[in-house]
Amino acid sequence: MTAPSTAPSTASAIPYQQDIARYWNEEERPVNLRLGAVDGLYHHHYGIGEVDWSVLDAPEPDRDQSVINELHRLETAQSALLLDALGDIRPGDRVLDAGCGRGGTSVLAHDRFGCSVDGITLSSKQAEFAAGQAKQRGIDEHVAFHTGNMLDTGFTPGGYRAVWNNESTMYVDLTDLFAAHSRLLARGGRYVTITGCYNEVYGQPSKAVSTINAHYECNIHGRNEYFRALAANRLVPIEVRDLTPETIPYWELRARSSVATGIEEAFLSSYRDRSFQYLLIAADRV
Ligand code: SAH
Ligand code: GPP
Ligand code: MG
Repeated sequence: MTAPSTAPSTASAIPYQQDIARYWNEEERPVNLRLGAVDGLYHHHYGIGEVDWSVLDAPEPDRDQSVINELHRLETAQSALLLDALGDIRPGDRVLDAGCGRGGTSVLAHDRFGCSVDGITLSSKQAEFAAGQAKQRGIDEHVAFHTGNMLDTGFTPGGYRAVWNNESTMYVDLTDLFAAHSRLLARGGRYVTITGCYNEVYGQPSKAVSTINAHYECNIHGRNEYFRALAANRLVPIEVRDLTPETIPYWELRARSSVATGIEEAFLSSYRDRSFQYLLIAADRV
């Protein structure tokens, strides 16, 4: 498949996107950098799966690193679950990691499928960091990182077998986002997102959801917005999975770790009162 047709840039980004680029250019939280240092896979998303609580019993000074390793294992498991939902990706295929952060999921996609990967982020610092990781791993011929806007990539229409957003949909209008993805995806291609959304069953976004929005400078969407915007853009859901019960243990462990940031209680309380949900959605481009 052909390479991206133009190199994107953030020169034309709207003011909000410039704020987001600045936010991620300045981000250096230990909860991300210490976890990434475990094996060089840098994630900016949360974890899923059962916690091995025995890590809390390890004697100091090993205990702290054991907890870090366990949090990182759960975040990598989250990426693996997203990749499971991409379906049958071949080495000759090209896939897009939209809002790629420091590139952990892009690297794992290439490792698993042998495919070509483009990652795009508003943050030049993240794109450069991720490109450095790909070079170190000797996969930079296949895994490329771009500074740019996922709503306006300039990449080749129909050039992608799969596109995903791993916790990066809460920065954009979903109708704009899925219109862009629909253009980039080949017919029969797969779209996957793992995201946090507010739950309309609760009513309006809860105070904890507003706290999360303020903390990350993002705008969490309601669950129904996803399905409306997908349907409007020839993207037909094939799988919807509520990952909330599977992510709560990660937050419980994180709250007891040395790298807790203070946002843990907002996630735990909103997941428990059901005002917020952690969701995987996969859809086919028809
Ligand atoms: N998907 C990554 C990073 C998630 S953090 C991971 O799982 O590790 C959110 C990311 O979304 C950041 O990298 C931010 O730069 C990116 N982002 C937000 N709005 C964007 C936009 N309009 N275009 C490209 N990237 C965007
Ligand atoms: C994860 O990034 C957070 C986001 C991408 C934005 C909000 C996501 C929601 C699902 C609401 P991170 O790994 O940088 O966060 P932290 O530093 O807290 O681990
Ligand atoms: Mg993190």
